[in-house]
Amino acid sequence: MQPVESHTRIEPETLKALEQAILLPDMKTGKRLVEELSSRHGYDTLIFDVFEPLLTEIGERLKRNEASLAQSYVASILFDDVLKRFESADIPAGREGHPRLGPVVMANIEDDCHPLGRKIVSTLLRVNNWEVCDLGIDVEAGKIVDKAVEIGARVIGLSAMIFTTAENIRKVREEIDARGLAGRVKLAVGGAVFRLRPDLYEKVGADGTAPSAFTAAALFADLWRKAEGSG
Ligand code: B12
Repeated sequence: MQPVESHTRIEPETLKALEQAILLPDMKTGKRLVEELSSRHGYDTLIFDVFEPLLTEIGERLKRNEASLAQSYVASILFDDVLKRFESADIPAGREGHPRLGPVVMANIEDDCHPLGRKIVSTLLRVNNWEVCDLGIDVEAGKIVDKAVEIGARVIGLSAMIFTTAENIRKVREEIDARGLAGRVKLAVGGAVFRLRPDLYEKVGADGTAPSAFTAAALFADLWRKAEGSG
């Protein structure tokens, strides 16, 4: 099996050892390596340069039947642990001197249980001064739109990893239209399927997509501006 490529200054043997710990699985070693890497390189390196490419690579291996869902699950548990620590340790409550933005709603669409990408997007939005109401995984359309109305959100961000779950985004579009909110509430979407097929966002009735958490804040700002009544 080819090792996962990384463009970081992290030693290849450490990356290889982490990968092995995930594939075996050996959680104790995995957690120890995560601990070591985070104290030497920081959580952002661990998130964006180690775990994101690692999970993408595991996804490719899944397609080729060279990795199992159990291995994906082990990798996601370790990754989730890193995100929890990142949230509690490193996150400033927005940038001082900059206006607060939002509020916005984030969720994984109905039937989708891949939380990691959504959590990273929510976290980076918060770092960029957005007030985010994160509803979690597998959230039904009605509940998402109810929350947007309740808090006055002009952008809803939805995460979907699978083609079948991306289809459920249409239900949110329908709910927005049925309540006469079209134009006032904009729909941002993202996740593995949209990275694979960027044109899919329009087909499921969304207003925009972004391929990563780094580009999400610009998308939210653009959609917020375009929402009626934002002036
Ligand atoms: C981990 C994983 C799992 C874990 C999830 C557990 C957990 N706690 O995370 C488990 C094992 C449970 C799982 C289950 C399944 N999975 Co899965 N899984 C993955 C895997 C390997 C990684 C996903 C991940 O976390 N990536 C890391 C994050 C950081 O990346 P990301 O989510 O893409 O997020 C980034 C961007 O997309 C963007 N983004 C994300 N959301 C949003 C939202 C907005 C608004 C914006 C602007 C941007 C944005 O920003 C993020 C950060 O930069 C992917 C492979 C892949 N290529 O993604 C398969 C993958 C998504 N899974 C897949 C499948 C098929 C399944 C199952 C159906 C398998 C099965 N037969 O049961 C189930 C379905 C479960 C469900 N109902 O949701 C397929 C989907 C194929 C498809 N396109 O239709 C993939 C692509 C694997 C593959 N190649 O076959 N999975």
